[in-house]
Amino acid sequence: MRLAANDFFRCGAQRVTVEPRTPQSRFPLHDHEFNEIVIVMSGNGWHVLNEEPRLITCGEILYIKAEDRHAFEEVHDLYLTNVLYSSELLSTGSGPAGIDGGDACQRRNWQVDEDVLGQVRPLLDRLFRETKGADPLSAVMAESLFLQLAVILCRNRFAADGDGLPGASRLGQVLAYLRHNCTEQIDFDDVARRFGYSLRNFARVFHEATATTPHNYLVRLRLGHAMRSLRLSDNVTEVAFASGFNDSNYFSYAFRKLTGLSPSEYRRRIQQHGRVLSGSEAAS
Ligand code: RM4
Ligand code: NI
Repeated sequence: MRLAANDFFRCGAQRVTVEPRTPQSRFPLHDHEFNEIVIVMSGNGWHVLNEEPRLITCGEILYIKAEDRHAFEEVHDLYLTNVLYSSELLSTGSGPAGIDGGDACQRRNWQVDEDVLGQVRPLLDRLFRETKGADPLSAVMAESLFLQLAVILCRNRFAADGDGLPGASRLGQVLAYLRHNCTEQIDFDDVARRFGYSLRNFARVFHEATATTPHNYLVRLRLGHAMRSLRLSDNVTEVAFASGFNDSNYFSYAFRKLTGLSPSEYRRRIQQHGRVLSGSEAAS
């Protein structure tokens, strides 16, 4: 399925528009005639990007190129803002390299912290309003707000699963830490302390931002790791351990609960059909 520019942009000359999703519902695999910047405000969900499923949550920024194929599945109160734009606006020719999200390794997902989300929210509101105006000045204003947005994101984002995380005690960094270390043994008392939260406060702040608990988040990160690994290995027990589970029965139970399949059925199915999570087949 390919989404047509005509269905979202008011006229051929409009080069940026905003589609808030409050919430984003399940959405089948698709590509586009335009690019997207997806800014996740809260909640959680599975984002399948070019065959790879990843759990996404608050503060994540996804740079989706027109030709990327992606889908949203298993969403829980996933609030996001979709900024659709024509590639002329941020093409590496006219803008500084990397402003459109791609770096040398073609990274598509980044993370910002709550302060940055706080700066971005009013900008998105203004951008949204300007994209509704039909006059030429609104179009110029919308494009200039969009460029500001792109610069703010570019300046403040950090790699969601990379090394060298900033040390400040913020939830965005906790999420990034968990993503980066999800296959290790994690002690949440330790994590809360390390990032400067009391245990009670940690659970509350975490739930407000992600609509899930730290434990469930971690289990799903591990399942995401396992789903990606099962494309390469048929040793279920090995995959379970390598993904951070220390009990392969629990792994199979949690895996089936998420996907409706046992790990080996899942592996067979992606090999045969290239399907990723249950439901991806809804796409054409
Ligand atoms: C959908 C979903 C898609 C996006 C379209 C415009 O709800 O967010 O990713 O391409 O909207
Ligand atoms: Ni899309």
